[in-house]
Amino acid sequence: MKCKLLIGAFAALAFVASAAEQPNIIFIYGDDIGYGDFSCYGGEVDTANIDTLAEEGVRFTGGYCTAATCTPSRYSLLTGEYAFRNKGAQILPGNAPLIIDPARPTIAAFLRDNGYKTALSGKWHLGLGSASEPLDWNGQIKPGPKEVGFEYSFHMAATADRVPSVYIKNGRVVNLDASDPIQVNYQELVGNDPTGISHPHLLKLQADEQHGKTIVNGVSRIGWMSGGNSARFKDEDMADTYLNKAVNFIIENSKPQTSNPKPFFLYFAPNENHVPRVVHPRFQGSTSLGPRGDALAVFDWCVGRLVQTLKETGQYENTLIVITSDNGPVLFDGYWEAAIERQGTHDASGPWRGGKYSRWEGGTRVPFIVTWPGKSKPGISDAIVSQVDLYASVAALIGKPVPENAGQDGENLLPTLLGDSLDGREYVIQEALTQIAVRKGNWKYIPPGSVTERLGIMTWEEGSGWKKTNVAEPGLLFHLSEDPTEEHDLAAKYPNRVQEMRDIIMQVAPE
Ligand code: NG6
Ligand code: CA
Repeated sequence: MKCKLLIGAFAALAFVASAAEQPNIIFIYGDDIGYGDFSCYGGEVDTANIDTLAEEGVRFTGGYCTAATCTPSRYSLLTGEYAFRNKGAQILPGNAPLIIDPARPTIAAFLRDNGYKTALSGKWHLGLGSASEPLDWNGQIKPGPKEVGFEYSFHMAATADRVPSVYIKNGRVVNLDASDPIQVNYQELVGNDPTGISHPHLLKLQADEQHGKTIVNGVSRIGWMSGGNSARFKDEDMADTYLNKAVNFIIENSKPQTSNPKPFFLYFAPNENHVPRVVHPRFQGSTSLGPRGDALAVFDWCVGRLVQTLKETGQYENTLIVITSDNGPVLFDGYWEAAIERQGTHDASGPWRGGKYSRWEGGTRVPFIVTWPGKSKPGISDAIVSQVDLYASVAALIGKPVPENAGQDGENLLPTLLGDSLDGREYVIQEALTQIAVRKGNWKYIPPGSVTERLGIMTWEEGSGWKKTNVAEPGLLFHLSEDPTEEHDLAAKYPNRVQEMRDIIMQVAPE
């Protein structure tokens, strides 16, 4: 995709730091949404609400999450630290302890401490409870979002495909009946609930073995749970549920306040486009791409409803909105949803190679849209920006220093995010399944190790659908504008360039 630079170089000169302003801030964090998934990035599902925001703000072609899976990217977004620095920041089971040290101020804690009302609605997947004692799902669940800065939280523990399949509100499982306590186990069966493997005829969605454990709402999950029947969620209602909490939070914090009015920070992290893609019946079949396309339509609808709420409450022009995704796309990820068969000519990764789990570009180069209506200078920017930069940029926005023990890997790119500058990062580190790569300018270097691609499976017989490329010394070097699909290795031709990239890695990520 060739992108024109619409932002004038003069605009950079016009930037004036707006330290006194403290707009509301909303992060809308998609799950497994690829670079090519929104229609403003060339996707085939109509995402008109997102496209409108993109037109009013800056749409980045070089926007990155820090990793090609969820937990590390979310960790970086909230802490401003590259996730490879925290060895615990890898895909977590649903009963993992919290991996953020409560002593480290997340962006939510930072904003709370600087006068913001803070809320999380959606996916968490950063662990709950402490490592020293087992978590009691039937009591107060902490430490969790509240202890790292979210004054209000409504979320699931990990992913929709992992138990416990319940919502947690402010540290308590919602609708829990004390006489039916919850147990969670990732090693062995607990209780007598049917599983996908033992009772496949009960499933509304066929799953692979890994996703073949306890059945909740006709969908088998990763991990076993028992009890908590009155608390179990319905996948079909999940988007509406999270959205309603977000909408209510906006309304609640937009009421005319006589004293101490506060701006708000909302971290809205819906399940879409993660598996299982079981959307509400009113969206089923709404696109030609099957459930994966329908889930994109749901995501766009949520964005539209948030924008509508901001307009109705008079907050629209006073709100900075970031829309991005936690990792690249995946079509088959454990459930037979016809995502591969129905994708047609839609390319979820856009022009890039690979997707979720991958060090190829498609793993971490994601949609990235920043809009502050009326304040952004609209345009398309090719600057390299990373989600790890949001912390330092938000700090600059509200005119406060980044706390000493936080945000150290981020850069203040506020002028770039608002379209006042074309300058992005000099380089960005990309992580996939604990291995890293680096992009600098047009160059991309993948050190020795392996590069994973999830090709997807159509049938059991076709096997796991993983493709692993083994990378030998001296690694792989690509020129991204000439070779966006990373097929022509130039490492042997440009040893100095390889060395330069290795030096960056040695400096930023020495281990
Ligand atoms: C993987 C799951 C996948 C998904 C992913 C987490 C298997 C074989 N696959 O381990 O289905 O749940 O974890 O996705 O178990 S993420 O977006 O939260 O990182
Ligand atoms: Ca994800």
